[in-house]
Amino acid sequence: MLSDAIRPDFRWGVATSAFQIEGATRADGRGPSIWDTFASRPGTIAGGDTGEPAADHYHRWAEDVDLLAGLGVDAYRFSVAWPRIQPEGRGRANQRGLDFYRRLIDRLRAHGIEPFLTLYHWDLPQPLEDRGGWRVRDTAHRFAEYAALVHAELGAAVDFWTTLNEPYPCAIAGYGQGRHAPGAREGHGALAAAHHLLLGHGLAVRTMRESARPTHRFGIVLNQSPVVPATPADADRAAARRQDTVLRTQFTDPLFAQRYPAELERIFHGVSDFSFRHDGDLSVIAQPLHFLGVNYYYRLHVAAAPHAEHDPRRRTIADIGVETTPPHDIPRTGMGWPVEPHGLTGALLTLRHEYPNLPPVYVTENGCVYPDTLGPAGEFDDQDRITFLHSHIEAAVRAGVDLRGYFCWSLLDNFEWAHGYGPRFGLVHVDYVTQRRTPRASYHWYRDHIRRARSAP
Ligand code: NCW
Repeated sequence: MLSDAIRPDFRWGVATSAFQIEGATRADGRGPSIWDTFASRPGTIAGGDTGEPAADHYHRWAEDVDLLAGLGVDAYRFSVAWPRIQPEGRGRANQRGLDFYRRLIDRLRAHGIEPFLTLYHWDLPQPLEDRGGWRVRDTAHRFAEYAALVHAELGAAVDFWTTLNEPYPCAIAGYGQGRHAPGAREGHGALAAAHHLLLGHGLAVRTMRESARPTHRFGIVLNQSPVVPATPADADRAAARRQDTVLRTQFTDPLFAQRYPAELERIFHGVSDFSFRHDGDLSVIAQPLHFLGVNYYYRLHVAAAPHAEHDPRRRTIADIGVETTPPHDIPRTGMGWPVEPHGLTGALLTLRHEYPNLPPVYVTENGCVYPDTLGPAGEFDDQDRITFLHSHIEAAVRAGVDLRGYFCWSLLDNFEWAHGYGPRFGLVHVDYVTQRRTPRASYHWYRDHIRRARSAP
């Protein structure tokens, strides 16, 4: 029985993020974030969608906590919008912004739901981007200041503190590929962003730890996509190694082994001189952590590809001579992502083997998009999501690592970044016109799954 492998303190949860659900982008003194600016530029987001109205969670948070309570989760992972707390990205806290999260947390606690607070899920205050954003070192210090501020205000009510969600897309999709905010296509700038995100994480943990309570737990969330060569040919294997370095070990090596992979400098020779790395940074980045959050969606099948740009100084980070080629015989989700639950087992095992210091792990995101199927009474009958979640939960537990919890992405349909409101990840359907919430079959399945897991002998 898989339940034998689950610890008694295992936490079942769901996850969301501020920009994706809150809407109300100008309410109560919130300042603009890089995602507001990016989404206002024509051609950046499918359908011209923006952060309004999202799921209007800023006004419907109480109803949403009731949905969490109905689901019976132990924990709820959400993020704080930095521009609600510091509209300018620095200085005193905006009290009305803090009050919103305090109300949310109090209501979660009243229902016995553990808040897992993420400090940064990609919504950098625009004024900081105007000064260079994550390309510049100062942003790491601003982040630590913001973290200390939120920690001081909400530390009495929150034990689980996550610094960053997925620094890889922040740095690479945001500053390298132009697919995410702020929409830059740079080589050196994207590598600098990755480093400053990690530095910001380390500085934030160090600062929060100075005034932490004994119950406080600090961690970071990384996306993990095991990279598989399309064929055993040397060129494809080398391409897979390059992809894995940029995607994974660029982050995990500094965090858990206090080093950068040497391969990173080889890949970007001529693109960056890595002058943003200063003596002592690695010891700040490699703060001991209480937990690692792993977001898993899919494995990446890659083959070698010719470089689009031969002059390395003009190459962006997007061009590492790799192309993605998922095999045709693997089923895909509505995002086109291959469904390979064993990839989650593999991702967890690889981390455990490579890093003896790896802290306990939570799967902090896992979920899927499928076109909605309606049942006979017009209900959202998402059997394919149920199959997806069930198989991935089993795969996570099967890894046998020190796994402390599983969070499904997501409670609600939401703004899926550059894809806009098209892809729906929610256990709960959101009608974006009426804002009506309708639980899908997967919501009821997950509720029953949690109950069964708790009552298993
Ligand atoms: S796009 C993405 N997501 C989705 C998003 O809604 C959520 O906010 C994120 O935390 C669902 O979960 C995460 N992640 C980007 C994964 C990037 C994988 C990159 C591989 C490309 C080489």
